[in-house]
Amino acid sequence: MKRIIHIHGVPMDLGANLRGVDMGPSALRIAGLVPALEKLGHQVSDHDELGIRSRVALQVKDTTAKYVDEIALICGRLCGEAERSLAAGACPVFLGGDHSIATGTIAGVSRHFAEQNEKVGLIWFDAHADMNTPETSPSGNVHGMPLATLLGYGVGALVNVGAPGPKVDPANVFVIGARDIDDHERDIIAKAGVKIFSMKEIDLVGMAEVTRRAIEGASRGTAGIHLSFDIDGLDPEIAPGVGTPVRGGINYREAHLFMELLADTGLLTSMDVVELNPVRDVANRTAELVVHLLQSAFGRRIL
Ligand SMILES: [Mn+2]
Repeated sequence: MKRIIHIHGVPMDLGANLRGVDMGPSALRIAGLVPALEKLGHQVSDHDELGIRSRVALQVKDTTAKYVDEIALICGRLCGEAERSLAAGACPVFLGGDHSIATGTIAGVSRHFAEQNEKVGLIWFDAHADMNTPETSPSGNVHGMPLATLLGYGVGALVNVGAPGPKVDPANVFVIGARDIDDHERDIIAKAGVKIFSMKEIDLVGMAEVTRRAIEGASRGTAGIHLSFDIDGLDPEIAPGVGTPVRGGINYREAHLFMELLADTGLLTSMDVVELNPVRDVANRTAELVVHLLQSAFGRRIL
């Protein structure tokens, strides 16, 4: 399936503790993302016009949700970018930046489908659940909160980006790869009713079966699937270029299999690629790995 792909660079690190993820879009472009997707026959355009302010120009006002005003402002712009790309028949791919951007990108995807009386499923590939709120977060870093905000929990300015309230139905939301969850985050996970496929389940039943279940649930009654791909879901041995590495992650073949099975469905509407930190990377090898994984997500086949 040949597609129109809109790449959107989002060079923002305001939601993270460790600086550097604002260089993620550059690293992916240098690793050849655009030609790699064009090689598969897709029509690719590249955009970078969000006007994000650096934290040098900002101050932390609320230590329980740092830089939340600027993050909400950028998320509002991202919501519009996602809608415009989808309305143009394209698949938007947002290059973070930290994971807080997903509050905006998915708000836009959700709004696009809501206008057609449809909804979107969500697969959240991540070492973490990103379901903290300012009340539960040990750090106040907003990149640990986006899945909670998308489900209607947390800071109003984020929960209401694009439209008031939740953007996704918890029955269609699946986290894959989780292995580091904060104590009080568990309460919100239980309350929200989101299914989490932890590393334990991947070990027990295998990546193929976990992916099959996630796709089945995310596509049930939806117009398609948004993939929010946090690079820290991968094992740090193969993907060291992240700010919050956690041992025991998804390995090389499991990650490709996941992307290949998702591509086979033809249901991928849109994607985030977040938390790539070139400061922690080794000669851009994490960015190169991610480019190969995105090729699998967009249809590269072994046979
Ligand atoms: Mn994340």
